[in-house]
Amino acid sequence: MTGPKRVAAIHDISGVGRCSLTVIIPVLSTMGVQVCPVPTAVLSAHTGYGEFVMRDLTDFIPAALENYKRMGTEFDCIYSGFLASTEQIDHCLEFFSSYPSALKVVDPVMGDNGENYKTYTPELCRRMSELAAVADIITPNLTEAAILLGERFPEGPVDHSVMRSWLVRLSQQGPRIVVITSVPVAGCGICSIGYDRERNSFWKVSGEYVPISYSGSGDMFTSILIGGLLGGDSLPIAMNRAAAFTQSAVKTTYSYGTPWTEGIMFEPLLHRLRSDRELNDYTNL
Ligand code: PXL
Repeated sequence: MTGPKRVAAIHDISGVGRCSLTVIIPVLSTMGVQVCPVPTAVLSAHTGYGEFVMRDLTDFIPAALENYKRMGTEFDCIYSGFLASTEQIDHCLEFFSSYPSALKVVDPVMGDNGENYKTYTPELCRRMSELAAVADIITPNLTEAAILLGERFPEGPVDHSVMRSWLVRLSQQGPRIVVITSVPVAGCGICSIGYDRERNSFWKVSGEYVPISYSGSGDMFTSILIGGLLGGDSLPIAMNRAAAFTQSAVKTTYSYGTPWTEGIMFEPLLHRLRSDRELNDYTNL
């Protein structure tokens, strides 16, 4: 396929509160990647607002997939995120198996800060681990990594050795590459940590702690990681790119004092994603 890389993004679209497709589309487009949205649900506002209206689009996903198969549409990457029902997991599994040569990325969106999102039932979380198992890359935050492993959410800083074992155990569930975000690693702030099973390599990118977690931050991180990898970045450089930009956007948002629900403010910074400055601010974990 010539031209920009093409990603099928299976996520919701929420009108208010930056997250999912309202973050993924601008970020990946700025990085020169074409996004083909496959909306899983339309929400007036994301679930963090407590009050929202939602239209479930479960039936739309298989219909869109059939359409793409009939047209012979190719994708370089299939990227799933927030899902509204267990049926949507089945539809994502079909999507992934229909495109065996595409890069399969699952952001197992289920919760944050040690708590599940409102619409995530125990059954939906269990099925999410089935989806994570068929991915090439998963990008859970620490809450989601704990859910996938059946571990308790660690309340304080965690040791390097514990995190290395979590990365390996998550990879043993299926994915070759595991990146865990928002990890308070002992002695080095809030980190993103990564593992590539084929190379048996562990990576860490450190960041500053900001005392608030904005919606859409995880979607931003994973989108930039994908954009970097599709553009030829190594894993640590893509992690560094994703962490550096997400950190700047978090600090920008924090400076305006907006509520976390409004989501990560990226509009003033988007142009920076086009720059190709050196990104080698990572270490081994
Ligand atoms: O970014 C996570 C996310 C995505 N989509 C919806 C959400 C959330 C988190 O609250 O509610 C609808």
